[in-house]
Formats: sequence, C-alpha cells, structure tokens
Amino acid sequence: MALFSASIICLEASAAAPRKADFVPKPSSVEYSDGAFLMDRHLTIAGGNSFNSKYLKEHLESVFCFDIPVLPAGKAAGIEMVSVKSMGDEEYSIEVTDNKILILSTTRAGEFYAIQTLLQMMPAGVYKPASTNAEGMMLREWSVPAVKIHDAPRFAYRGNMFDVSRTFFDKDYMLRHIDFLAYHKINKLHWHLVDDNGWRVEIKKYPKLTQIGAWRGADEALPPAYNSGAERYGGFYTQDEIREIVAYAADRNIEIIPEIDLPGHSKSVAVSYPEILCRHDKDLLSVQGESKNVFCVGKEDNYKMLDNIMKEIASLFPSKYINIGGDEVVTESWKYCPDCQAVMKKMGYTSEKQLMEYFVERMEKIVNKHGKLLAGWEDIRNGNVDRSSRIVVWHGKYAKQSVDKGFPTIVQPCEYAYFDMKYSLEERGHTWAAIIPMETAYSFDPIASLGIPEEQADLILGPQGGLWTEMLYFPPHFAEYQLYPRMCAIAEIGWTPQEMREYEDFDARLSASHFERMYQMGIRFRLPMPEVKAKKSVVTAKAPYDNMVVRYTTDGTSPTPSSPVVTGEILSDNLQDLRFATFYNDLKSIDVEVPGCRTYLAPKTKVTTSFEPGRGYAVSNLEQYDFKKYFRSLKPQQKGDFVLWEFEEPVVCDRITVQTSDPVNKFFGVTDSHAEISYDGVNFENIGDLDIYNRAVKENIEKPVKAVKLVVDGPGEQKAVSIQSLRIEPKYR
Ligand code: TNX
Repeated sequence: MALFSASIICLEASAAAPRKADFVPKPSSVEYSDGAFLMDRHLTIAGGNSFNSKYLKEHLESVFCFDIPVLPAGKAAGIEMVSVKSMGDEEYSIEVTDNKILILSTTRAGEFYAIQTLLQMMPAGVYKPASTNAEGMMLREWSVPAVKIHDAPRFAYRGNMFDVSRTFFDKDYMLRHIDFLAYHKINKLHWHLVDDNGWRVEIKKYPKLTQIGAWRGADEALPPAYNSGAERYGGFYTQDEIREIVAYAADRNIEIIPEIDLPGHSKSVAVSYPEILCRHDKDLLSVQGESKNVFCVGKEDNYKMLDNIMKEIASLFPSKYINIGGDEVVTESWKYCPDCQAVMKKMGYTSEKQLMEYFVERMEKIVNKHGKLLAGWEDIRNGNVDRSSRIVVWHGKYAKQSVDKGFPTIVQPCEYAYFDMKYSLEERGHTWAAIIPMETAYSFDPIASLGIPEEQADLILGPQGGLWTEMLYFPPHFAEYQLYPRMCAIAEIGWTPQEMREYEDFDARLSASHFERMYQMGIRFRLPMPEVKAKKSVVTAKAPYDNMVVRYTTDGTSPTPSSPVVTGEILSDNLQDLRFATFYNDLKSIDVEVPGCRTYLAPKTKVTTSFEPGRGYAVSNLEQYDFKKYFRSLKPQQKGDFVLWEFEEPVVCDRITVQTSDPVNKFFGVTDSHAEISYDGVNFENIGDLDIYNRAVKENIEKPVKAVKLVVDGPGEQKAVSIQSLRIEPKYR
C-alpha cells in the first residue's frame, strides 16, 4: 500500500447518475436496475480467496484516499465474496444493490474474473499502481450502478502465444505482460521459449544452452539477427525466475504452457551442442534462412538429451502440457545423414516425412514419461500420436483436419491472430499471412470462420493471439503496439457469446472506456493514424476517435506531445514538410504525410553492384524508379559490398533518399552501411550511416549530383538484402 502524503487531494464523486460500464470482454448477461452502491470510507471487503481479496483491495486503494480493510468470510461488508457450490470453472455473478456488492463463484478463477469485471466499473485509475497515484488526485467516494451480472466464458482456452527467443523480454516485462493478459481474462500463455535465435530457459544439465545459446552478436556462436547488431544481445530466465513467473501467472489464473521448439528452429541448441546435428555438411536453409538448425533424429544420444531437458521442463511448469513445436522442419537434412537413413531403413520408411512422425511419437513418449501430455503446432498432426495430445493450428485451413483426426485443437490462425502482421499497409510488420486491422482480428469466430460443424465444436478449445518477435526492435514498446488492442479482440472472441459480438459496439466500448484503462495499465497500445487530406494547399487532418487529437509539425520533424493540435484547416505551400500523428496523452500513432505530397525525379542512371542478384531480381530494377520493384541479393551482405548509381546528366535536386529493405514489409534492410554522394563522379563524400529505417537521406542538396553510392561496412544478419530505387526529389521552392 502506498504511503499517503499530505498533498493528497480528495475528490468528490460527481453528483450525476453512476455511469454504466463499457466492459471488455462483454459479459454474457448484464441487467441494470435503479439505485447504486456508494463506495466511501466505510468500504470493506469480506471473504474471497486470500490472493483475490488482496488484489481487489490494492486495485481499489489506487483510487481511494482511504484504506479498505479485508474481513473474514461471512462478515457483512461492502463487497462480499461468497463461494457457492454450483458454478462452473470460471463462472461468477455480481449483484450490486444499494447495500452491497455480492460476488458469487465456485472457483478462485471465477472470483478473479468477477473482480476484473468489478474493476471495469471503477475509474480507470484502479489499474495504476497505488504508489504512482499517491501524490495525485484520489476519490472520497464512487458509486457503482445497481446491476446483476451473470457471466462465464464461451471457451475454456483463451490464449496468447509470446515468442521470447527472437526478442528477449526479461522477468519484469513478463510479469507486466501477464498482468495485461489477466486484465483481459486471458487464461493461457503459450510461451515460445526456444527458437533459432536464442534459448531462454536455464537447463541445469546442459548449461551451454544458456551460456552460449542465449546470446548472439559478432563474437558469439549465434550470429546477430533481427537487428540485434554486432553487440552481445540476449538473455534467459533462471529456473528461479521461471518458477516466480509461473506462480505470478497462476495467481492470476494464467496457465503457462512451455514450448521447446523441436526438431527444427534449433540453431540455438546446435551452436551450444553441435553434436545434435546430422552427419553431413550441407547448408540447407529453413524458411527463416537459418542453416544447421535441425536435430538429427537418428542419434540415440539426442533422445537422451531431450529426455533430460523435458525432465527439467516438466518440473518447472505445472501445466499438464509441454509443447514441442514441430513447425517448419527442413526434413531434407535427414536425407543426407547416415544415422537418419539407418532409421528409415530399419523402420521401412520411404520418405523423410515419416521420420518427422517418428520423432514426434518418440517425443510424446518422453513427455508422457514425465507426467505430461504433448502439444505441438499443426505440423505434428500426421503422426500416430495419442488423441490426448493437443494441436495448435496456425493456418485456419488445418483446423478442420485437426478436429477430424480427433485432436483437441487450439486455433491461432495466421490470417486473423498473428499479431506480428501489420495493422495496415503503412505500419511495420509481416504481411506474408495477411494485413490484420482491428475489424479483421475481431471478425474471427473460432468455429464458424474455420468451417467447423457444431458437432465437432467441442474439440475447438479456444482462440489464441500470437506474437512472433522478429520485427520488434523498432519502435520501442512494439510488443504492446502489435498486441493491443488486437488482444482485446481475442479476449472478447474467447469470452463473449458469438451472438453478442458486434464490431461497432466493441469499437465504441474500446474508445469510450477501454483505451483509458489500457493507458492507466501502462500498455503502449497502437493508435490508428489520422486521416490527412489535401486540396491544393488546404490540408485537413481528422483524428480516428473523438477523444484523440492530431498534432503536426511544419518542418518535417516527427510530431511530439507538445506539437500544436490541428483544429481547422492548415494552409501550406510546402506539403512535403508537414507531418501528422494521432495522440492520446503521450501515446502516438506512426507519422503520416500529406498523401502524394512528394514528387520524384527519374533521371537516366546506370547501376552497378557487387551483389549477386537473387532469383527473379535484376539490378536494372534499380534504374526504373518503380518503387514496387526492387533488388534482392542472393547472399547476405558482406563488408565491401556496394551499389553505385551513376547519372547520365548531373541531377539538380533538393533531396535524395537511399532506401533499402522490401517496400511493403520493410524487411531485409541493409545494416551497418553508409551512403556517399559525388558531384564530380570521382570524389565521394559520406552522407551518413543507414538509420533505423535502413535508409540514408541527404537533404538541401546544393550542387548537381553525378553519382550516389551505398557502401557496406560489415556483415549482415539476414539471408539477403533488398534495395529500392533512389528517391530523388526536386527543388520544391
Ligand atoms: C512462422 S508459425 C513461424 C515462426 C515465425 C512466423 C512469422 C510458426 C509455427 N512458425 O517461426 O516467427 O512465421 O510470422
């Protein structure tokens, strides 16, 4: 509890009728009646699970300028939590009358969700840690409208998948992440702890997994990846930290299901214990461009190692399930390996695909031996595994197959629930599965959208929203930007009866109340961009929601919370210098320009390069000024690589942008490089290093330009690089 200082200002509650709450996720039944319960300095809490009552007390005390005592069960109190026999696992009811708030539930989970619903009837400040509110404005009283709520979730599984391998999130971040999920009544965290780019869980028997496999960098066994740069990057959770995180989540009714991704995606293991690899030297690349990242399935020692690892994982995580991944395996690796081929022969297999099934079946036995059931991505569905094993579907089309085979199935279809995909074309993120705006995320129905007939619906355990973290280095807090508010959609898809869901209504509840709740929770959620339009030199900009503003600058810099607010029309002859962004307090959207405000010149140019072109890409793509076409190299960048643009005639211009990366998903950018400009075609001057957007810009160019050069200063992190045509802008003034 915070220490109250003398500077607290106690506020009177407004005299107006108590406000009806905008719940997210929406409960299945809410009936208001006349009257209200007044919370004031006499407020007490009685009963409840000991964690729950303390949790409620602390959250409420964040907004009140008095302490709230917790009394034993059975005492009369303002908030009475009573356990009854007949309710379901996560079911609860709340009855607010003039005299008290009565919460009924059978399980501590049901009670916890009643508390979440009650918190949504309070001012959003309940989500702020009490300590940060102590100096601020606190309430003397608050009235809650009389209401009867009866509620239970549609699905027993409401999950989030979180990849901590590509980007590492430390223990404190994980605890925050868990709080955010719990506020949304999410009850499962599928924790992707292991992938090519980092092993994140301490295993006592194999210390090198974290001594070596948790770190990448120029001097590390694991190469830099995903803009982690030459510096040592990484981290892992000690077993004590894992236990602390698991217990923290369990208090909040979140079960953590560990995923150890096997037998592919295992580069972090292979650099730590190279003996796990097959006996051949072929560089076969995975989808993500990783080589030597597949366990040999023919070496008996590998199963001993995996048995030992699973033993420790089983003891760390109380969940009944261990997920062994199984996705995107380069099975070709097994074709050239004598040990794998020996297994094929012995088993009478005709295809390496059968070795995959063999591996999964053996892993199931190992996992079972340690008292757990198996889970894995849809890629394991073809094996002869027991129907108690669970499948996590990542392509919607495989959900039906999975239930047809009789598997309990969790659905995280990439078309709806991959939150590493972009919200819109302009924003950062992957596009390979889809662009996933809020409407699309919300439109997902785990049964109907996947063509599951009613009689098989029971096998669909529930939805999961996932975040892969390859692209999270930029901008800060990108995890929260990608997840929220799309996780709010998953929360409601998982909780609320389908017939009660409607996008406009959901969106209205978000904007009227839930954005502010998330803001107080500390979630740096995504704001939509303003709609900017121009008619000649008259510019208008509209905020996406009434309670947000648009701020702007006129000098091409990024708007800040102190930039002026757009109130009417803006007149400007230099549209290319205007920048806009939506703001909600200090949260902001990405910047936008006036559409079409830039013009580009297309002077005749000849491009030469040291890069070998990738298949289907030609260097001449860089001579055409078609920004949808680009150049992709066959191999990773190396120090000394270059691209040289030489103009036929000297070019009079204001600004030149050397832009690398794919134009749409902004992936495959050139890193650790600089650009040069030449006014005589002989002498070049450095115009600076490529920035976080993988580009270099030269502004206010005074002399005609003869040539531009991109110069690579160090090795790259990706299997290839992409480069776009030069953007050459005229003198606007
Ligand atoms: C596919 S989905 C993967 C991940 C990537 C993701 C990027 C799945 C089981 N594997 O390794 O991070 O795409 O969107």
